[in-house]
Amino acid sequence: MPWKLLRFGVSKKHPEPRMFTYHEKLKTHYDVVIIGGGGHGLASAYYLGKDHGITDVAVLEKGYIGGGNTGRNTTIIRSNYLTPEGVKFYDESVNLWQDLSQDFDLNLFYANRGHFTLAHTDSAMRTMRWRAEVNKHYGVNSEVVDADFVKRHAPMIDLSCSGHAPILGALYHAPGSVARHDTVAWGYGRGADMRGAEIHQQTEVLGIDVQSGKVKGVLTSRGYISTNKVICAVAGYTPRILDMVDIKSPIYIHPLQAMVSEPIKAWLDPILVSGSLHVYISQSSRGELVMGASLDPYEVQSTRSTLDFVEGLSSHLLDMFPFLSNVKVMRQWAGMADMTPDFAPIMGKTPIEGFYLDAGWGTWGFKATPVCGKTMSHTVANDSNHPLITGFTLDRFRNFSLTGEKGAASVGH
Ligand code: FAD
Ligand code: PYC
Repeated sequence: MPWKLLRFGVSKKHPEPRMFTYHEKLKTHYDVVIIGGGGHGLASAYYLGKDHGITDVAVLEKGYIGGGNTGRNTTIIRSNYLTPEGVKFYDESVNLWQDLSQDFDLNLFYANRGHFTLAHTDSAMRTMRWRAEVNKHYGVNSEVVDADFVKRHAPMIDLSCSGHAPILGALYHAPGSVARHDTVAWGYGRGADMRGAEIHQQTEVLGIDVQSGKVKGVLTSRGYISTNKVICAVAGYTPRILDMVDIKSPIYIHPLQAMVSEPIKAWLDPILVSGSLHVYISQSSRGELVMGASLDPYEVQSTRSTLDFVEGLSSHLLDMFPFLSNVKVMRQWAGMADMTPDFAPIMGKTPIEGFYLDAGWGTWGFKATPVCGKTMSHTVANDSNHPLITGFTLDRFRNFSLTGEKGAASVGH
């Protein structure tokens, strides 16, 4: 055993630097309290410090950072959305992803693979054309391609899908990428810590003190903190926090499951999604196949995973790739997706002064982590919604001005 490793093992002082500082105690006051130590909460803390000089910030996480949907997602990054609001927002996020590894001095394993949304019907081809036109209009690289193009990029595919659902073509989005999810939480966490924010794990928010319509503090499992500004970034736990402040939202929670195979030789470069077969697949840099399907069809707040899911997903996947029949599934899991009726997020100011929402991220929020941090920090620093999120505010449900993104949500329905 190397001497350095032995010395580390027996030392009581942890001689190696930790990713971020451990704070024994909570302070009695912070300028901003962020509920949720997922990518979104940590990115908000990072950009509050970096862009706005606001460093008296606490991120409160009831478990461990990245232990929610950030560490459970399948890491697809893309900007080929359907609405102008969505395309501009996610395009900004894709731009931000490009420099993140360098900003953090941490390898996020960001890998540009290209993303195919397969079309098996004429009406799916029409939606792909629609998306391609909107994307191109806003400078996003997307195009409709034919089945031969798909075959050239994924030679192992059975274009007939075992005769069940022949592939007619696809929306091809060259910028489509994947990254390592937990590193994103660590990178933003370390960056926020270096700028003075405090990260408190094992610290649950149990109540929010609102007086005369204004935030005054939060009650946590480790005591009361006074603050005038709270960001709620808790994904599948959003309805529980909204109950604390008596805000109604149309968010409903469905489990979203995923699974990975044992590592196998590299054979799949791009990311493939089939809305009709309800499957998507990519191959990680370790050789594992990362696979998912649609939401579980029932509303339940649980991260239980099911045999039904593995069977359904495998059978559809084998339609596309029959040669995978002997590959073993290694792991499966679930996250709680906070779904909105129009498949767009809910962001920004709320009827309660000082209470800001970063929610409704359903099955699509990992890719948005950087732009959420940027726009939420701006919104809190200026107490005014960032221009990129004006299509995502809570009051759109009251005003019947939805941002219909369902046609671009990949596997959500
Ligand atoms: P989270 O990472 O869930 O963080 C919220 C945190 O809040 C949690 O850590 C939780 O413990 C904490 N919390 C909750 N309540 C409290 C409380 N009372 N006090 C303190 N802390 C609290 N998106 C994509 O863009 N691409 C994909 O390929 C993709 N695939 C997905 C696959 C699966 C299986 C799942 C489940 C989701 C997927 N998503 C994907 C969606 C994406 O994972 C989420 O939208 C995103 O990670 C949300 O990040 P977050 O930081 O808001 O939430
Ligand atoms: O948003 O691209 C996405 C996605 C794929 C799987 C889950 N979400």
